[in-house]
Amino acid sequence: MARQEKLYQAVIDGNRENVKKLVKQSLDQNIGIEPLLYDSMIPAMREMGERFSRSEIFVPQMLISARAMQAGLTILGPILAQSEREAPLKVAIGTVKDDLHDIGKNLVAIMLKGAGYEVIDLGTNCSIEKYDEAVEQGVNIIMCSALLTTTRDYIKKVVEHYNDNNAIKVIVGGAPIDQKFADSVGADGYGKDANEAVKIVEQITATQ
Ligand code: B1M
Repeated sequence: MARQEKLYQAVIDGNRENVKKLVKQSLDQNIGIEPLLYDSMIPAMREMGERFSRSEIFVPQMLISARAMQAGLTILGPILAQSEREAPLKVAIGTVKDDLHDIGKNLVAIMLKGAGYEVIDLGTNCSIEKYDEAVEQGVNIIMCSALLTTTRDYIKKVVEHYNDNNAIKVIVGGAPIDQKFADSVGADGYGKDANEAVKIVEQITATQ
């Protein structure tokens, strides 16, 4: 599926209303959600990151694009989250401590809901104490998202914290994370993107 140029540009421009309008139009034209996300909206965010790295834009522009992306997700989210499952299994997801990026985390949460899981969203800047609160509510899959190389090391602390508890599985993901990193910290699973995150949760819950 080709990139939807207008949608891509609207995310880059941070034009919330246009993003919402174009997402609705694309859905009306039966363009699938995944191509919209993976061929247009996410690449636009990536482009903003690259421009930021080259100092062509600054934090406010990244933030404005992020808000436009979130506006699009408010339309796509409820559609993606429709599920038939009757007795949902619970998972908890949060972006790790000191990290405020939440778009990828939100996307993973939406896709998990769509796959029939009950998702406790712990938000951003998520400390071990917050994950523990979810464990107290009966969650045994903890999902850690990190977007910064400076915050991904917190994942190691979370994994170590649950090392002695075989019932708790920790799944990790986010732009600076790869399988090698996940293995090096001893995580129970790694998802490259939201789809893979759902697959790994399904594999783990199938064996529980
Ligand atoms: Co930030 N930022 N940012 N930022 N930002 C990055 C991450 C960066 C790569 C940009 C760059 O320099 N090229 C860079 C990090 C560099 C590094 O660490 N090596 C960076 C920086 C430096 C910073 C600040 C430090 C900037 C500053 O203040 N000087 C600052 C840090 C703030 C903080 O967190 N303490 C900062 C701030 C911000 C904004 C607030 C302005 C905004 C975030 C708004 C928000 O999230 N509500 C922002 C944005 C928007 C970005 C970029 C441009 C886009 C991120 C995004 O939403 N992508 C980003 C550049 C980039 O990523 N290329 C960048 C779309 C999203 C769908 O993708 O989150 O990767 P992503 O999620 C993917 C996968 O990673 C995966 O699934 C998703 C796709 O399906 N995934 C998981 C994610 N979590 C998962 C969990 C899983 C499994 C899969 O299982 C648990």
